[in-house]
Amino acid sequence: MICNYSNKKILIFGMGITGISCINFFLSKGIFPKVMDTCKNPKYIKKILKFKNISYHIGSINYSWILESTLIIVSPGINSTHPAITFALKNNIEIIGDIELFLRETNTPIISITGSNGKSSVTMMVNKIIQKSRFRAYIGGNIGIPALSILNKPADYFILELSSFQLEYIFNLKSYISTILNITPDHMDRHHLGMEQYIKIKQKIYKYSKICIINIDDPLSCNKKIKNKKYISFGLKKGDYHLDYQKNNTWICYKQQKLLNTKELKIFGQHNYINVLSALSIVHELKINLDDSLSVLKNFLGLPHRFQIVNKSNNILWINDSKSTNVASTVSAINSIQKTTQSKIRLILGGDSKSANFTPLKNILTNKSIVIYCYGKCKKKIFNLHPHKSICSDTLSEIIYLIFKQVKPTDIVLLSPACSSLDQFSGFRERGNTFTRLIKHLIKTQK
Ligand code: UMA
Ligand code: ADP
Repeated sequence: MICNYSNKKILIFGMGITGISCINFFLSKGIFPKVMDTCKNPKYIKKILKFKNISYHIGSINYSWILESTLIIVSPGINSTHPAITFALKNNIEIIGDIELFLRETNTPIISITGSNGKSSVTMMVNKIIQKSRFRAYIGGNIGIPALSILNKPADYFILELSSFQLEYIFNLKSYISTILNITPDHMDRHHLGMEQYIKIKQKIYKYSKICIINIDDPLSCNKKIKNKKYISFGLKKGDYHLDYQKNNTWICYKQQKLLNTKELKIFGQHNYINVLSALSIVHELKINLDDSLSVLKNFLGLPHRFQIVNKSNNILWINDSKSTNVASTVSAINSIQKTTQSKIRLILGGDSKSANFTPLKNILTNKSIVIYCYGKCKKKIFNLHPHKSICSDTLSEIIYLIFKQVKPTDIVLLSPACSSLDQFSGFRERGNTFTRLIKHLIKTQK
């Protein structure tokens, strides 16, 4: 469904990388949109100023522009309860996201991936597998590459990582293959109607999908409606793709067949093995040589900031899991460590909790071998979970200096904050890089 926008009055709301990709898209069609950002000094304003014939408005809502427009493209970071959105809806103005724009322009088969955790890791695994085959694939979406920027690539498949923010403004997603990897609470500060709303938004991904990839252990990924569709399942012990635990070995299996010993992988931790299962389920129908897929997975090093070992000196393991921005990802990091070792874990938590409920974290932190270090906006909320075994400070750097004085050989230091980084950093990358840089510096100066 290629749309003609020449008769539309377009307003792009948000001047981030999504907004810029939308401007480029419309300019390529000879259409000059208006662009609005309610921040006084948007990060990419210099880039926006370089566009010719674009009218822009910053620092407040331009209500008359909204009224004039017939189509608003909203960036994922903008809350659906934002007064500008409420005003536009009241005036019956169509609002869509950049992914909807993208979908209206392409007939290339789409592989869409959502979930509360593991999206980027699985998107990357699938991308690497397809790229090693005779097919051409491009990734886009929440992974940090705006979908519209890959629209004209010569692809056999587009692989889209989709967040709940993006799915909220998607209406015509007819994926060839789609998956919800898992659903656990996240972004509760954005989804004001709570978990039900978050689940409903995520489940949109399956609605018109030809093949659904389901997590059999997660009833929110695998529901009755899906069972009437073509589906492939993965799960810990059950599912088409599953794990088989034997004495000291864990196998990646397809039905009765052992495919790969997890010892052959370069990534570790149960959640990563599950990601391998989901990647294999996703590519199952693409008729790619299985040995090639397994070889890609064996060599996959994982993504930076996701449960990444960044130093091992003095028999101390330092793990950067800065991308852990919710409770479930921190719980899976701790579980992955506890399954393989009795080491003491020095766990760094902190940042902005996004209104999360920390009860599942409280339970897992009762383990005696965990010391909790908390910092940032929600430090008190975290400290109060287990005051007797928690240490509080203002910043991540202060915490690292403190840990450095206390850490002993065989300990594991885990930065898996369970919170967004935005209270003190520009994002999870800056937080993870700060951690890595500082520990490397301290280790070097200690020698
Ligand atoms: N803005 C306003 N008013 C508001 C809020 C924001 O004008 O009330 C403006 C900001 O001033 C800024 C612009 O909107 O100039 C930012 O838009 P944006 O937050 O949507 O950021 P983009 O740079 O366009 O990045 C977005 C995604 N950001 C979010 O979902 C918050 C990126 O995901 C995504 O990679 C990118 O599009 C490309 O598709 C980031 C993310 O944090 C990585 N995602 C969340 C997550 O993974 O947990 C969902
Ligand atoms: P997303 O793109 O959904 O945020 P990432 O692959 O970037 O997912 O990983 C985000 C966080 O979740 C990291 O801390 C990572 O270690 C953890 N994680 C990855 N896969 C899973 C999974 N299947 N279940 C739980 N946590 C996971």
